[in-house]
Amino acid sequence: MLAAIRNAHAMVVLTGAGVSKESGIPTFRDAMDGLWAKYDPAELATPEAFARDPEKVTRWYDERRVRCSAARPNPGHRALVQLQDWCGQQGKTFTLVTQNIDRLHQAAGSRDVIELHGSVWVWRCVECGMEREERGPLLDRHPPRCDCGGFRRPAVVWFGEMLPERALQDAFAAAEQCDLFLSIGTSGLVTPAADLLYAAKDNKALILEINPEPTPATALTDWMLQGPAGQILPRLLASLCEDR
Ligand code: BJW
Ligand code: ZN
Repeated sequence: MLAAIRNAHAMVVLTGAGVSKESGIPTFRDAMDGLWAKYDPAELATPEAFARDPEKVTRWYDERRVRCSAARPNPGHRALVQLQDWCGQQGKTFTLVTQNIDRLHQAAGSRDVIELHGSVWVWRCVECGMEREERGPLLDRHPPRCDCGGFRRPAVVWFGEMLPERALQDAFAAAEQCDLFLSIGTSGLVTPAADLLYAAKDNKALILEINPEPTPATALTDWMLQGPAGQILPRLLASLCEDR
């Protein structure tokens, strides 16, 4: 496996919520704690839920935003920065594609991250489209209002919504051209993000998965490193950077 990484020319890494779990951010399918325990996240992450109850949905995202501001990148995020640096030194192409909305990859120092599902930090007016970043404490009104009077919502991608076109195109272009694909901390249940692995596989890329649990993609992988990303990735990088 180390040889495959060393021999790769173009690497794509797809990350999911599992990578941020060790930073204290619950995965999407983890039961939400406290106030939110009685809600199904899949029922809140839809345009229909926002139309029905904009206060509940925006408060949920706002609380998640504030929780993210207390979170710090973990050793898994940092190892992916090292991997990007190492690829650069070795003349390899490296593309990091994330489904996460927390920007912890960027906080760790990853560059040119492709965000497929948007960001919890950016809020967009549903009337005029104006976007603004929110970094402070909880907003004082849910849903927050734009200067134009319109409701503002988090600039994330909900079920049934299109992904940002440019991000999607760039991610598929990279997956179609890569020879090594790493799927890390994602259940692989949500499309079109999950299809990236198949696009890579169609191009005969080798597939490496890192996850404590098997996923539907595991059967297709060349290697499965079973365990938390925050432990596996630093070890992998240490082995990679050792003298051969
Ligand atoms: C660890 C770990 C550790 C734990 N280390 N690992 C039928 C009807 C309507 C639509 C569809 C349909 N069938 C399919 C669709 C399409 C739909 C979809 O995929 N649905 C499926 C659920 C079936 N997709 C869409 O709607 C997308 N849009 C689209 O397709 O547009 C075209 C279209 C329009 C209309 C109709 C049809 C098509 C949009 C998808 C947007 C997803 N958005 C969310 C919410 C973002 C904002 C928010 O966070 O609230 O994105 S959903 C949620 O899932 C979030 C995540 O990014 C995404 C992926 O989840 P992820 O990251 O894999 O997390 P988990 O929790 O699932 O898994 C965590 C993993 O980590 C697990 O495997 C653990 O084992 C592991 N783990 N600890 C490493 N320490
Ligand atoms: Zn507006």
